[in-house]
Amino acid sequence: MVVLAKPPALDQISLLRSPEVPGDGGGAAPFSVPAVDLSGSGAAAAVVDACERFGFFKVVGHGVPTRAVDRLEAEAVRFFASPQAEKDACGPADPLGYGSKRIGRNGDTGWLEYLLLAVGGRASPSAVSSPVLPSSTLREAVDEYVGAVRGLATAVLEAVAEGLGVAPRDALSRMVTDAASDQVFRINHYPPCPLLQRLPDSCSVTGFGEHTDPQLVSVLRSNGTAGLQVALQDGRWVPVPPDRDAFLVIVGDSLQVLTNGRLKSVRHRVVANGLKARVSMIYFSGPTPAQRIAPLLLGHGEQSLYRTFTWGDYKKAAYRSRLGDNRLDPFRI
Ligand code: GA4
Repeated sequence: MVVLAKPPALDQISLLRSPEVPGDGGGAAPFSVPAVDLSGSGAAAAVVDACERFGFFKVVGHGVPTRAVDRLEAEAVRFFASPQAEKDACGPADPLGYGSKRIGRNGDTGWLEYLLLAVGGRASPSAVSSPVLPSSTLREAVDEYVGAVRGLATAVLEAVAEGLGVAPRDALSRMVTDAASDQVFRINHYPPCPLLQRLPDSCSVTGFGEHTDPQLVSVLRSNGTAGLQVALQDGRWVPVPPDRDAFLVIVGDSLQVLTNGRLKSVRHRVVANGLKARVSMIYFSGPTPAQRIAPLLLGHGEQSLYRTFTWGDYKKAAYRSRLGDNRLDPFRI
């Protein structure tokens, strides 16, 4: 057995055996991220196909203004570069606010710092509602950005309904556009991790540990730094090359249940980078706490794979779980 001497700064952070990269001689076909042009014809079928086979896809032709994306990235970089005391004044994240290295309430850690924000409310569906942010320019940039990606999430959910033949077309999207829907927005900053050089090549450092997202869909955008990996259905972990101009849509547990397991929520994780900072922003579209999460459409003789629960029940259970747990297991029939 090889015993690793961990640098003290990594004491709390778990290490990963370096992921296998497909095409490295293992015989597996190289993986390329499915891409869907939401403005093109056939988008609904392509969205459903990607969500069934992989649980995620990249959106091109999304219509989100580059200006809103660049503005938020610049504000985020400025926030994370500000004095530690100013950032700490927005934390600790429990669950909302500024957090560093600790994720959730049950001992998960990662090589990152982040802002976790609640958005929405009757007055302004895409505005930050909590916590109070130190800079109004950051808050305005989040409001503008979230307004745009919320539209993208809505379009994706409409495409899913159309592709699956669920009527009406807004049966899924209206779950997340209600004024009381549970929308969360997260900005992650993964600083470079120079300590990686002191570890064997076969090891990497966890940025954000493997997990599935509990909501319906998540919309992720990152800067040009690599780190995100997803698990394919055959168990291989594959890197998702960063693309500053695209958005990645990730199926969450709730959408898996609403489609009775047809669309797959996908496990994903982030590994730390030795040289460059990674900044990602993720919008999580959840329903209202009272929303029943149960299959919308069952075929003739098809039974639900899950017992019925509300989003409020599921969220409560999620916050009692560890990041890597399979949170749907206890709800399976
Ligand atoms: C994973 C998806 C989102 O980032 C998140 C995370 C949340 C948190 O960071 O507070 C959780 C995690 C996420 C699922 C299990 C619990 C809750 C951390 C954790 C260990 C904001 C979310 O909604 O669920």
